[in-house]
Amino acid sequence: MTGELSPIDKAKFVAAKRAVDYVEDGMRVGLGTGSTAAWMVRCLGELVRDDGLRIRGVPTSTRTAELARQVGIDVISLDEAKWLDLTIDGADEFDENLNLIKGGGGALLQEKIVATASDRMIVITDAAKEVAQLGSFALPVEVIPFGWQTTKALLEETLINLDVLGRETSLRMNGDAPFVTDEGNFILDLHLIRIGNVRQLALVLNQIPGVVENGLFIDICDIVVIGHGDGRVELR
Ligand code: ABF
Repeated sequence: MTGELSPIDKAKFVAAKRAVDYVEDGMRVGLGTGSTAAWMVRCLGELVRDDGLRIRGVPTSTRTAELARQVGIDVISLDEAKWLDLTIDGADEFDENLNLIKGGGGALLQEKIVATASDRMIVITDAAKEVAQLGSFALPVEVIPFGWQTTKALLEETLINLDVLGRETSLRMNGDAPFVTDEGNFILDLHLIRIGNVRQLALVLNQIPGVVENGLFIDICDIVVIGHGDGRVELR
């Protein structure tokens, strides 16, 4: 499965492989989205195929659902699972409190619902994702398409009074058209550079009419598994 991996792919793979050690027979497992999470899904598929691991997987995007089915994982919906034993997912940034920025892949809404409906959430990353203060990665905010320009303007006005360094926002594009999430919504990326108060920002953003969810994951992540290109793994 791994062949000759580049250092970054090796880092993602070893983090994913270490994280699946937490998966036990019979678990209902939330399956994250992104390239690191894809390694995790492949590792789980190998355990299902070769070791007879019995799990039910709840994907956080259509692309993760497709990959999970391909590798032989029994895919069910969150409503069928009702609650999850464990979710393993990637992240775009994490800080010393294990608060995250997620959503670079556009799946933050399902990711946050699934991660919140889990007894435990494990994030798998490479070392570049560790930051002293969240914000250098643009914060994704999912908004409904109706009146999105008004929502964007309200958002920018709100940012003026908040403890952030940057206040630029941009509509995420997919070529010449807006990027559309699995739920048919748009994503605004907030270029905040540094976020002084992540809890306050996470609460304020979701009060703005038109905002569905934001990519700040506060007090959700339990463990971060950091992979390195030389094969080392660290836990936070
Ligand atoms: C996903 O993992 C997204 O929330 C986040 O953007 C992504 C990180 O992607 P990658 O693992 O490819 O760096 O859960």
